[in-house]
Amino acid sequence: MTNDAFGDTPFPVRVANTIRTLSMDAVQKANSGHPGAPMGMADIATVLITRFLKVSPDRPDWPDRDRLVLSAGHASMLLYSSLHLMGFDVTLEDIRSFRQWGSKTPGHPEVHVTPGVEMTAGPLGQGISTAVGMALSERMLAERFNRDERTIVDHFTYVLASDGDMMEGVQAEAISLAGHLGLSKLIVYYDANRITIDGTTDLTFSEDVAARYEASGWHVQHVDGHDHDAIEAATVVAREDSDKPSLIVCRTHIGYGSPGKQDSSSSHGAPLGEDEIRATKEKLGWPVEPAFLVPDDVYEFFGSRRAVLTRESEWWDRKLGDMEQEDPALFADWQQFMSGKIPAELPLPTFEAGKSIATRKASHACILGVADTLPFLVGGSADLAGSNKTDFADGRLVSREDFSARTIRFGIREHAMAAMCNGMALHGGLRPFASTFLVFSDYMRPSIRLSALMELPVIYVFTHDSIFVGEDGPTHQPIEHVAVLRAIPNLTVIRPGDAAETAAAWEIALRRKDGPTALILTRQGLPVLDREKFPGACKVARGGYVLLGEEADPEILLLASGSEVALALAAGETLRADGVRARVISLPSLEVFEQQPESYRDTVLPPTCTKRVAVEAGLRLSFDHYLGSSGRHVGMDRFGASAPAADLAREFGFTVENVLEVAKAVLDA
Ligand SMILES: Cc1ncc(C[n+]2csc(CCOP(=O)(O)OP(=O)(O)O)c2C)c(N)n1
Ligand SMILES: [Mg+2]
Repeated sequence: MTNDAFGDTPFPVRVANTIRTLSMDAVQKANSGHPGAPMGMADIATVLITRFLKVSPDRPDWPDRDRLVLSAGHASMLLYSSLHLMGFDVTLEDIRSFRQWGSKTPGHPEVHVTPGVEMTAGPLGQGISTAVGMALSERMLAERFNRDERTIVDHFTYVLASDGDMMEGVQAEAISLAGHLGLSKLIVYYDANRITIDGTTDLTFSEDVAARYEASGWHVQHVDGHDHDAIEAATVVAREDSDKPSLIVCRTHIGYGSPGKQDSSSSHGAPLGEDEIRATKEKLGWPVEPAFLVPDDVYEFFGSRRAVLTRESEWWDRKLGDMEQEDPALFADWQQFMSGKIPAELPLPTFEAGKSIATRKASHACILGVADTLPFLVGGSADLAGSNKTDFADGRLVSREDFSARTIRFGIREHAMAAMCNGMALHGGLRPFASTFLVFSDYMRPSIRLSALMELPVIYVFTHDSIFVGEDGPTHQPIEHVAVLRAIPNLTVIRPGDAAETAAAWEIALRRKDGPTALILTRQGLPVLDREKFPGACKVARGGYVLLGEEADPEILLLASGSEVALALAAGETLRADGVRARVISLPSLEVFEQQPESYRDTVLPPTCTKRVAVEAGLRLSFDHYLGSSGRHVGMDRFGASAPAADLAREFGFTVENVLEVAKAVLDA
């Protein structure tokens, strides 16, 4: 439609009103969704996409693009409208299909579904925390690849966050670390509309958010979130601040422009309704018909902006070309970091049979072993570095003074650690791992779930994996955690049975591209199996394999993972010495095993052999499928207790005698 239809509304306001009206029309058509926040944040988005955001719709994966994270994922229509205007492959037809099966415009933004969407967001607090990881990656890569002659990594991470984001705990962890590290290229716009689903924030939220951020080392500004010039001026200041992340508190009005629903939670999560849409468009000076209207000059503006941005990305390519010419070694490194390629041979350690080695210790040897070959591998622990054994050998730590290091100290912030690792994986260029005690995986589960949903190859190193942590007692003894992690789709859980299986597990984790891996490791030493006597640990690549008792017609199957493999083996050897055709199966990864062809699974677990015992110091849940109604489980169905590990083993039945007794009962049944 030509410009006459919009009266004397200034151009930038027309852009904002385009976002507002596209958002309310799409929600109306879908008969579901969230119009209020997009209408309230439209002015902030307009300033960002017309004046600042460095992205190229022609090249959504441009490595040096600014990252725009919509932390308030429910405001997805704000993002889709903006992407459409900028010229990403999000058409008006896609917007008309908002929230429909197979559309490019799902209810909440999803990273691999829509070009230009940087992350899957919706669980409040995750977006802003993930963005901290993106901003950290930017600094770490800048330190590695920028030179006086040329700057290859130089972009901002912009976040749009809501009241809900500011209330969530994970956000508090993440912004604390962002302030500590001085991630100055992180800019958060806080959509302070003082409304949430249940009403006004007066009901629940009276803290001084700005003061909290200031106290955490952030630079804080306040603006009228509908005043374009004020938003622009604050953004300029935020971009110039060189040692602090920035919060711009934007006082906004949810449902801006709606005569009946502005400033009301009724605009949060339901269509405005035809009458209210009519009234809103009239108030905004917008033609009531047709719906999904974009003024011609808005398209024209973004057409030229797109050309400018395309040129900017080509200019960046030329800088990269200069790097290739002038510093081929650095260019080769750049390519290695960006591809994250894992070579065919990995220098993983081998271990001497018969020794007792904790799998967390074996895991450390793996990290140290591949460190030089995989310089893009970075990570750290949530204040348990010495216990998790995940530090790189150089002893250097990532800090606001030194972003060239590889070991990250996350502090006691498990949830933010996982969200930040997601951000680093999304950013590209670095391969992150996160570590803590397995029992605290609960503290990071929402972010692990998002790693899996976003198909990010984050590696989780969980140590102290069972009651055998001993004296620390039930608070520190995971029982249900392995089963719970196994329940997350697309998360590969590997609980290796000895040091050699640990190296094989790391290899699987490193080679995984399309999802996270959780390595479940012991605190205590485990015997390194003699691989001359037993099959090679490379069989971990099949998820499960026969350790002992290869004959085709076993009488009983003993299944085990992790620290219980040696126990099952001892029981199996005793049974065999008694003439029972017992088979012992190491099952480090149920997910990997389930991906094997049925023929392989059937040779490992012959369907005809229904006499089965599983030994794992955790819940029976994940083994039900293998045990059927006749099988038995030697495991944990209650919380543990504070005592030395040997006493716990005796009390809870993790002894050869008990496993034999259970096996005999199964055989006799
Ligand atoms: C972790 C989490 N808890 C609950 C929700 C459900 N939810 C969606 S939006 C929202 C709060 C809305 O308030 P605000 O963040 O201020 O957004 P606004 O209403 O201003 O758009 C809630 C509780 C969620 N998305 N994520
Ligand atoms: Mg709000």
